[in-house]
Amino acid sequence: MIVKKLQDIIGTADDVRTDTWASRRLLLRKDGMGFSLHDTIIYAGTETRIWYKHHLEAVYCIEGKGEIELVDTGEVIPIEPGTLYALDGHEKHLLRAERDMRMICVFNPPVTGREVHDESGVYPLLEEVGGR
Ligand code: 9YT
Repeated sequence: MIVKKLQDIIGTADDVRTDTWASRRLLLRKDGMGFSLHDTIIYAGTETRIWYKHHLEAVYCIEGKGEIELVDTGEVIPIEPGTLYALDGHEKHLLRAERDMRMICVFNPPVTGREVHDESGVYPLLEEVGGR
């Protein structure tokens, strides 16, 4: 059985940060569960362009306020605690936070731990290096 605590991840290599979010990666590919599980903060006042071309992602908001805009249709969906969205069609999207949003994210296939979005908002499919 695997047991981890958020406090043990904060500040380590599994706490991945960009200008718009911090992703505390609780379960990664190396944990062998078949998915990864992240506790993510999307910073207030930011917009992030995202396209999970290679992954399916489910996101469950537990704190904060914001919205997701689907790039292809222009549809805007408000996000508040209790909102789940699942990108089952690899939808390109813009994620905006009005207040810091805390999101629980699940990825299939699991991320290895190092991914951040590239210039198109894509997470590459990384090969694991050094056992990660
Ligand atoms: C909700 C979302 O897509 N945030 C961007 C970061 C990503 N979820 C991650 O790597 O945890």
